[in-house]
Amino acid sequence: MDTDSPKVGIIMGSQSDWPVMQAASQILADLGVAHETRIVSAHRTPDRLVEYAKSAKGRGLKVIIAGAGGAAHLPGMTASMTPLPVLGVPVQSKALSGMDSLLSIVQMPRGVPVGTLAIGEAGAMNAGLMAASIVALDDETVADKLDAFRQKQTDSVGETPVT
Ligand code: RP5
Repeated sequence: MDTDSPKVGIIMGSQSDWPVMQAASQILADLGVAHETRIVSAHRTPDRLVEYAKSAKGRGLKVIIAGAGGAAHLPGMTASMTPLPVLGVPVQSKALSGMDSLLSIVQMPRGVPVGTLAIGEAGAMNAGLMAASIVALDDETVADKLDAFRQKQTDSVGETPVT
């Protein structure tokens, strides 16, 4: 899933998050946005998290998407260690259906923002779209692809329901 000179970093707390987080990777691939994917756990691999977050800007990343479930500390901890925008994706948990993930990610203390998306696959895809929008600020090719995506989506909506 990695491409040369990634502009977007997609990190997730566990391999088990990948079925959800691949929606972010897929839309970025569709829009031609170079990105990388990594498993980085705030709790199980804390040193990897520090290294990833602190090196991200210097490696040329423009934005980080962080997905996690349960006690989802990954997006917030990442945001605490990088000046890059961090988009948080709450992964649906078994015990609490992702409400735990959502609240863990969205309730950041004042001064350390995480842009929080919806629970699950829709949130992951939208995080990819939002990351692409950030990259598109400085990239006409990506901006054009985003425009085309939105137009196609609009064109696909019928005016009347069909039975
Ligand atoms: C979190 O715990 C991960 O982000 C994942 O959503 C959740 C469960 O992880 P596994 O036990 O499936 O590895 O850290």
